[in-house]
Amino acid sequence: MSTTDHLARRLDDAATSRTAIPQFDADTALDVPTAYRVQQAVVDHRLSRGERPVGLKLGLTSRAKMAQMGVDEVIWGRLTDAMHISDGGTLRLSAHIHPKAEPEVAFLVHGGAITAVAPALEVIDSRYVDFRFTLPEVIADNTSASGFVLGAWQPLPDGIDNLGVLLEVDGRPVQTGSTAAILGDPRRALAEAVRLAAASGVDLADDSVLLAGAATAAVRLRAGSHVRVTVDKLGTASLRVA
Ligand code: OOG
Repeated sequence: MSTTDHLARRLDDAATSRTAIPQFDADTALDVPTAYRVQQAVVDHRLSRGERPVGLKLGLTSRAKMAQMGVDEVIWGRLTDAMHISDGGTLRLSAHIHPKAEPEVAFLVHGGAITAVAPALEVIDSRYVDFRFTLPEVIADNTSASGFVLGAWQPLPDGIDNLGVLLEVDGRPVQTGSTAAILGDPRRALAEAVRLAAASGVDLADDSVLLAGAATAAVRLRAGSHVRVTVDKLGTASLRVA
């Protein structure tokens, strides 16, 4: 088995068995292009179980996260239909390892343009112990992608570059921020996603969902809680944790 297939198998087993794995050995020497090939192979395992690709996500789009990882490049991952949780729907902790939620905005992309926008929650669930990883390792792990909730789609209003973002757990504010934290203006996510995915030979298909990146730090999900994002002008999206 090639190294790519072997690492993809380990990451897929971690996800399906809900058991975090340690970081790869230093001698694995994963570089970024190889890491995206591992990511493709990880997602291929999902597709072979009948999941369908529905879009892409960006990660490390905020300066805070880039600084934390010591990088200056955004990363991207792939979304499948099985990751979608309906608005107000339930996330089962038992189907995850140690999930966290982040407030985001999502775009609907058609013909290379943004056709609609929605407030969104992304659920990230690193397959590595304690969310500890190098940049190539998190890329290989499909950038921790695990779930997403979309609020109502609506036409793109003028100026979404500095909208207030509030993340509440059980009605209490736990994070506040601005869409400005997402690449300075979340609309930049489209050009970034197109450029980055093209480097791996991937196009953004018509009617793709694009998660633009987190507007604040992520919060750990606990059983019984209700998590809601509110983005000014765009509205809310929420999930329950069971
Ligand atoms: C990596 C994925 C982060 C974002 O929006 O920055 C991400 C992680 O922190 O596990 O999706």
